[in-house]
Amino acid sequence: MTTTTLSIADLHQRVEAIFCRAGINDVQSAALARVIVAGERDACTSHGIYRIEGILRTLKAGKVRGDAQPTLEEAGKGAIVKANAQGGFSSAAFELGLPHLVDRARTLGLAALVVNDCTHFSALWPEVEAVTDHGLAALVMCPSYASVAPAGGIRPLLGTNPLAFGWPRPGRDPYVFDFATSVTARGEIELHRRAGKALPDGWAVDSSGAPTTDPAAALAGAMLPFGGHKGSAIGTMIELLAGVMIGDLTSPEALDFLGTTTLAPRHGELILALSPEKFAAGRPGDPFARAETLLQKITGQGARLPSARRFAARARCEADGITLSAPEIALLDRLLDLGLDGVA
Ligand code: NDP
Ligand code: PYC
Repeated sequence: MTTTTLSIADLHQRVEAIFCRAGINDVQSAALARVIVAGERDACTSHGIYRIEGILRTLKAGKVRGDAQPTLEEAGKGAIVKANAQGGFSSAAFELGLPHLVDRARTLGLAALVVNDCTHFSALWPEVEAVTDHGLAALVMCPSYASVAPAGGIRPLLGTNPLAFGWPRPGRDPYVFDFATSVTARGEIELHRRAGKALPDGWAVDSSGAPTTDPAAALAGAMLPFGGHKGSAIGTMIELLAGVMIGDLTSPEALDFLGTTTLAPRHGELILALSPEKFAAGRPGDPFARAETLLQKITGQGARLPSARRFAARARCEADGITLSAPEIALLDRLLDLGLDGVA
């Protein structure tokens, strides 16, 4: 198959230009391009350039504001920082709130950034890493739209509700995990459908509640939580903390607002930042050195750390560029050429 290799900077420039061409303002286009290109660079294809068309479809459907300017609603001396995406995408609102979150967490030991009224489609690890870059631990979560049956049920109610955690490791890549609380991200099911591939057992049920490996039947039915009742409970916790508690939409409410699962959902997001130094103060041992002892015992028995695959892909792309297939290049060219008219 014909492929084209682009530098990370070239791909960023193309993706940002597509968003600008579609009428998305500069602050959002730049932030969107950063997370999309990061996804492609780190071989997280379910949240890379494949998402561009869905973003533009959501804009074309009038479900997200391309002209939104995120605002800071609360950033005083307290532990809660609030950013509002004003109906735009989460990424620019996160970037606006981040310096305040870092400042509060460093001062108080623990702080939260709430992002409200945002359309959210991205992986969470870019935000986790933006916090660990400042020597802070991070916990990030958000709902999505009703697509997952609670354990023991058969109808979509919870979202795929991602949960991500990061621990800073001075001088090395942070410890990061980031996963859907469904067996897999919905994007993976869509990628299986497009590739004509059957799903593994245990990912989903069809609309009658019977197990299915057919991606189309799974998309029309319900996805399953990971780990049975455990993933179901964590998914529910995310609805409560990052939906109800922050005064924003839960996954069933997000689906009502959107009316479809083919567009990117509107809801809120919760980002917690914690200072290991502040928490460990006065206790024996350096928390970062103790963390290394633990993490090295994991890799020491041959297990890999989460994100190791991703960091290896990043190192490869930084050295050799990002390789895209001919259909992927054609998609970028079409969207740059036609803007919203190029969206199916
Ligand atoms: P995966 O199951 O692919 O991976 C989950 C995590 O586990 C990753 O950190 C991964 O690291 C790690 N991992 C995988 N295999 C191993 C292993 N053998 N040993 C140790 N660690 C391992 O993720 P999901 O499909 O659940 O989610 C993919 C993405 O989708 C996430 O980034 C998530 O944020 C995003 N998402 C976003 C949603 C939204 O509403 N915005 C909704 C749902 C998901 P590595 O990457 O290195 O393989
Ligand atoms: O892949 O499950 C997913 C997803 C939902 C919203 C954004 N990503």
